[in-house]
Amino acid sequence: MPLQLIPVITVFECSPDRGRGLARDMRVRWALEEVGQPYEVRLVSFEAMKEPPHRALHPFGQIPTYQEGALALFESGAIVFHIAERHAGLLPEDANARARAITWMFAALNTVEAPILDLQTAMYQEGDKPWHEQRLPLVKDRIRDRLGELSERLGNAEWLDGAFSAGDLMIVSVLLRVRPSGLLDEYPNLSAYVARGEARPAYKRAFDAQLAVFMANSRGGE
Ligand code: GTB
Repeated sequence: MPLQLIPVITVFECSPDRGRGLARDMRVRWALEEVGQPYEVRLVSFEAMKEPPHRALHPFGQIPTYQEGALALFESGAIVFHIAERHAGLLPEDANARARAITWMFAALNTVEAPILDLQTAMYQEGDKPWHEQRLPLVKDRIRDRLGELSERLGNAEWLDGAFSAGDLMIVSVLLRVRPSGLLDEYPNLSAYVARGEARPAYKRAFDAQLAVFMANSRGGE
């Protein structure tokens, strides 16, 4: 019988999102919970992230990383894809449906997350720039364009392409990052879609686990 390897992922020792599940370890935790794969976490401080031992795992000095025996991965999308490929439950058996689910994973990272990250940059790193007030509406409108298109495609469906897949997991994870801005609320079907993701037992287990790390390492969550 093959030895069962328990994967180890790295996560923020004290997440700047204060346990709201917005850091990128959340999507990896969620995928592991969906497929029923137990895992361990290793907490990393901002300082340790930039030190050579962590950079050997992650060239950009970030979280999450994923180790499984001799295999070391970085990039949340690649990690979720690896989990989805190795376990049943996140990618359809049918080859074409599988390819479409993988397409949604790429769409989440390349097409939907990109303008959302622009907004985070605009809000947290460019707030003091003289052009900030002029740029912000443009950045928000680019997000609205993407959300509108996604909303149109989803329509009244439960998930993007049949059964829940790694594609939905990634799209929901990305949409959660824009929700604090209020923009998601402008698209009721997308809000409901995200809520369906959050209602999944695997999501809840993953969320509770990352919150527990924050509470334990933030002097009572202050
Ligand atoms: N493309 C990579 C991936 O998908 O894995 C991006 C990884 C990444 O950006 N990791 C972030 C990190 O390590 C954590 S998730 N940052 C530390 C650094 O770069 O020095 C990003 C994040 C941070 C904070 C919040 N928040 O407070 O809400 C949300 C998301």
